[in-house]
Amino acid sequence: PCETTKSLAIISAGYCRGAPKDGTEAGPTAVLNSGLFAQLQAHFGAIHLDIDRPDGADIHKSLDPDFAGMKNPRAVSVATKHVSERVYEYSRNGSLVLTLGGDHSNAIGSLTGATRGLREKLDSNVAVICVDAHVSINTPDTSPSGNIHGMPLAFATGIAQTKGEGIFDWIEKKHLIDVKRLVYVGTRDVDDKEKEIIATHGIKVFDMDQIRRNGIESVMDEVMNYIGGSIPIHLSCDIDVLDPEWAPSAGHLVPDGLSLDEGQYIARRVHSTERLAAMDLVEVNPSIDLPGVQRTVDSACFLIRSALGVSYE
Ligand code: Z70
Ligand code: MN
Ligand code: MN
Repeated sequence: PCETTKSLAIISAGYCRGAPKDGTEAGPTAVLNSGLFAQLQAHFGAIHLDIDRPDGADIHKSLDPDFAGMKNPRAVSVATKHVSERVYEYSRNGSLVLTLGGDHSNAIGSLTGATRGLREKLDSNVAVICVDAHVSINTPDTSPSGNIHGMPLAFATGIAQTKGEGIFDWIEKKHLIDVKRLVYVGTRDVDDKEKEIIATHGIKVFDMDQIRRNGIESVMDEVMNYIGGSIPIHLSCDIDVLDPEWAPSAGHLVPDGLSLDEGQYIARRVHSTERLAAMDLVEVNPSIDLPGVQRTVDSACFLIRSALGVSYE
């Protein structure tokens, strides 16, 4: 087992060019300022908070034309490379790393950074539990939209290898997660071509139907069994995995999702392994459904506290 983590690093990754709608750039501030930062500080003591922004926002849209089926590819490449390098340094030094999006393309950075860092530090692969209504594993070739937030797992596994000058040319073998250590929970909106990718690579998926049939406890037993008992865990949470009742301020609402209790159960199970090494929380969009923003932010904070084992009064 990996050693217990002593310090927490938070990467504020409010980069939003991977999604069709703006707004997720305000996600990290909304989540941290709702009381979470103080609660995490009380629990962990000093926190490394990283809010630099070499985020590609300075790359004017006219200088970032579509490339091989991707929208805003240079901006997203710059932002994810930055996130990857920051997460890498903190992971290698033994911190638990929390990355707050931003859209799901930021997970290209956090997944590759944590994988590289943990390989160096522990000589271990990482298991990735991706909690999302989608599988977010389109390649630029299969993507129906060209939005890179639908592609993070394809780039982080190496299934997508599309590169150009300044476009994901920073991704090397040392960054890639092992597709056999990837498991999804809560999916319910998967593109046909994504289904083919999942089948071709034998990726493990526990969709909403299975959760409704067997219950979240039994599904999480199977998840834990599948990833095995010793390697560090990266929990990647797209807030749209929750039912829109619990997370209305997300860009792509899909009905019949997880209840907040089920989300909390997943997070607690991960916490109880004592092997959580990195977590993402992405796609909180405070410009969508303004009356529901606080509810969405509260749900996000609840999932984060549950995964990190933080209680507060
Ligand atoms: C679709 C695509 C997606 C989030 C939408 C949608 C993907 N599969 N992910 N909203 N969070 O465009 O690739
Ligand atoms: Mn999603
Ligand atoms: Mn997603």
